[in-house]
Amino acid sequence: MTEFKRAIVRIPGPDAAAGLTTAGLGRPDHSLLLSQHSVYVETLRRLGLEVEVLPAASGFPDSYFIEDTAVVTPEVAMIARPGAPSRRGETAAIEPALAKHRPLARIEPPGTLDGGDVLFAGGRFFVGLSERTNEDGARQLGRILESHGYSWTAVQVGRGLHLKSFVNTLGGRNLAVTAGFESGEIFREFNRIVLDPRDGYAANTLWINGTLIMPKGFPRVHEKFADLGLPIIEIDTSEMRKMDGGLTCLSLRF
Ligand code: CIR
Repeated sequence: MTEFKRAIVRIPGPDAAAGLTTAGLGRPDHSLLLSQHSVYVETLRRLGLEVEVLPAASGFPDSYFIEDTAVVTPEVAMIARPGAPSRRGETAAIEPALAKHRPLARIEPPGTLDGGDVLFAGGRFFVGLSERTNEDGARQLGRILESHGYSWTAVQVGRGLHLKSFVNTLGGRNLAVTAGFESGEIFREFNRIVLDPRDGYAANTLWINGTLIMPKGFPRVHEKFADLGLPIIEIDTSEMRKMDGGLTCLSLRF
């Protein structure tokens, strides 16, 4: 899983402001949300990915945070079972798109799992136990991963949304982490780039084939990431942020 060739995204629906949020940043402006989303899609294309754009899914205001609906490896697409009941119906609409590319496996009740809790870094998987992903869901995913030769580790997320709200790969052994993950055993083998607490949102930076896509407006983080010597692209995600979303959430990459 070193190079991504494809991504699947979904257009934000007109009801996007009705999605789940704790941000307290106000309602997203729909036309700005759409234009920020299209910049994201164009950026992935510019980086060489073939991007499939799915239509808005009516009745599912969070469905453009499509990362949460599945976990894809070169061998299999594991259909998630979102922890938020309002998002559970989103998975039916992702299955046909993924079935064109991979055999499917499914997380079954009582397991819950959001793709935002699943991080692939340093050749292995880390699965966040969070408000959205429970132990049963993590174990089910882990068993499927093990059957394909992967190892995985469960990580307590504590307060906050998903593991990838706090920890993301910057390629190789480099991780962006928020202060809560600065020390501790689980990520000890990684070079952890610890973000200032004011910059926590930028921990959700997206590595695409050696380029970092980071949210606009975090100069301290940009400076730290620049030391890695990778190209950096900044994207404005102000409207997704109002709905607790960031860069990784907006696509499934494989
Ligand atoms: C939610 O609360 O489910 C959405 N409003 C945001 C999901 C963000 N997804 C992600 O971080 N992978």
